[in-house]
Order: sequence, then structure tokens, then C-alpha cells
Amino acid sequence: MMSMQHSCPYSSITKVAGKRSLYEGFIVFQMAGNDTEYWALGFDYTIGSNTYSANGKINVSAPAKRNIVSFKGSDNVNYIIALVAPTNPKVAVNDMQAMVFKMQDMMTFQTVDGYTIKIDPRMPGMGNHSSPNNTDLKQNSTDKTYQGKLSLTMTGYWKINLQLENQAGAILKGEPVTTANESSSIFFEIEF
Ligand SMILES: [Cu+2]
Repeated sequence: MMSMQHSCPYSSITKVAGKRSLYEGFIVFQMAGNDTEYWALGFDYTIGSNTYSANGKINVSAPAKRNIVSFKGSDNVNYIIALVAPTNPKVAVNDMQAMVFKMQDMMTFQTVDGYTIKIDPRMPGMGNHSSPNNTDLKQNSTDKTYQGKLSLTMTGYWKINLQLENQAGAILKGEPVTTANESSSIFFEIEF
């Protein structure tokens, strides 16, 4: 993002198994662009022994439903939590997956290890009811993403209230949902 000169979390690009020319990776854009503050994307690649670079300005629009949260924790660290799954939610107990990054500096983001993402899905349009059989997200040792179970008992608009907890059990951001407090300060949104 040029005018502020900061980057975002991203992966390396790797060849997709079983494909001849397809490569993939991810980029977590923590904010949308506009005419004056925009994202520029660059990457290098080789064909045979020749090296090339591609650089360009790209349009990043805001999602219809919130799937990234970016905030400063009570430990004064800047965090980003990105929703990965479900991409196709069902009336069921869904596998939920998210990634947690901390901002090391404006250009460097690191995966955060050993935290817990506590979830509390609610339907604000229906008396803020919850759902049974949810499981908080814990880090998977293999791919380092955070995984848990998200129970969605009906279609409609759900707010997935979040709390980020560190290894010591301290809540770094987010509040419990109670009758007096209908939403956490950090949440994802799902509508289906
Ligand atoms: Cu409902």
C-alpha cells in the first residue's frame, strides 16, 4: 500500500500438484484500497534461465462480510486474524479455520504460535441466540493454521464473536458476549 508503505501477511508461491502451469499462494489484505491508497503487487519468476518481474497496481475491494480483523492487542502487538474456512457454510457443525499473524514491522508479518481463538457465534437479528457444540480454534501443528468447529443451526446472518487468547490464558482482544454486551469488539461475519 504505497502511500503508507506497509505490507501484509502473505505466503510464498508454490506449484499446484497435478497442474502443468498453475502456481498458488495467499495474500491477506487487511484493508481495501482506493484511488489514493492502493495495493501494489510484485513478484519475480523464472522461465528456463531467464528471470522476470511483474509489478502492478491492483484493486482490493472491501468484502461484503467481515473476514479479516486487524487490531492492537493488550500486549501492544498489532495482530491480524483471517478467516479461511468455511468458504461454503452449511447448516451443520462446520470445520472452521483461521490464521493469526503479528506485525513485526510495517513490512514483516509472522505467524503466531500457540494461541487460542475463542468463538461465540450469534444471530443478532434473532435475539442474539447462539448455537451448541462449537469448539474454540487451536493451532494445528502441521500447517500452523487455527482450527475448530463452528456450529450454524440455521441460514441467515451470523456474527462470529472472537477473543484472542495467548499461551498464558490472557485475553489480548475481544470480550465475552453477555446480556449487557451483545458483541465482541472483534468478529467475523457469515451470511448464507
Ligand atoms: Cu437464528
